[in-house]
Amino acid sequence: MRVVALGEPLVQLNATSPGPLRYVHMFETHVAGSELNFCVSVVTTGLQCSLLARVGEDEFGKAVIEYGRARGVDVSAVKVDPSPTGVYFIQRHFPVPDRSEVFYYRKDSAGSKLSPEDVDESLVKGARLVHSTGITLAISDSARQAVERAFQLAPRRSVDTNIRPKLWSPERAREALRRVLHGLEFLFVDPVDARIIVGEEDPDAAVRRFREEFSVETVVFKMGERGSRVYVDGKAVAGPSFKVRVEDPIGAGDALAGYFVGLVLQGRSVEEAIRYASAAATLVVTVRGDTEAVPDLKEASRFLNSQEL
Ligand code: KDG
Repeated sequence: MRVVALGEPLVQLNATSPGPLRYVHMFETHVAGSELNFCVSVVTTGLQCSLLARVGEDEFGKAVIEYGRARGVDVSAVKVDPSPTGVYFIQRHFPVPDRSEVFYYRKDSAGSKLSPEDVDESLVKGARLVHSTGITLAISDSARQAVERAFQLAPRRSVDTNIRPKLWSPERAREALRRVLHGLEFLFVDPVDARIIVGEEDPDAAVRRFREEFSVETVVFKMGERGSRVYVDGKAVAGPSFKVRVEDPIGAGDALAGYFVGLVLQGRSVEEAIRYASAAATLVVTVRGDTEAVPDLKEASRFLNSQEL
């Protein structure tokens, strides 16, 4: 069974010390980008995942391809573009402790050149599910059209809203996301994005709107340190939260989505899938980098057992 994701892989330059970037002297590189992160988690649960993307003809593009391949993601359809691979910096624990802030250097990047012609028709038609996020809808018109094209062809679809205020206005985000929500198998959303898209931030009220207006099947409502709630088949299942030391929270949402989708598609119950997905998301925040601490299933079990003692 294969999942396909469309989006921009990036190189992340993560501050090795907390505080304002103007006084940070050292950065370490990681490969990231929401949909690549999602793929890593899907693959870690045991499914195949192909990434549709463009990277630059440069060292960072090579880093993306090699890292994706090393983690088991199918990068054979990733195209090389003359523009540079996008990068972003992460400032940690400032001005809000336990939070990170991103600074993008990605305008006109290779990833933003993703276009409908990159949508491999047979790959997408043959996939069990096609996934993308609000980030890909935001980065360029051609990338948004690529998502729309892939969603026309895909048998089933999944979206993580991931509205990044530095990339576009709430009005544009609302309009673009509302065009791709119809009939989704999975929707991942948080209260801030739900307010932008359907005008409600209360989980029950927002989910009612996503159901009534867009016939979304499964909604995973992400509430950060308060855990999550999965709405499916007329019930709401609570996802746990675990208290850990936060190094960098970025990437947690992608691990939650990829792990959850991977396990549900392999027939695990929603209760089990959200527990494991929450474990994966929690471990991700304990280190720098979005995917290095995505646990395999045994490691996730060990983490969950340690929390039950
Ligand atoms: O979800 C994590 C991503 O936000 C991060 O890897 C960078 O893809 C990214 C983005 O566009 O913000």
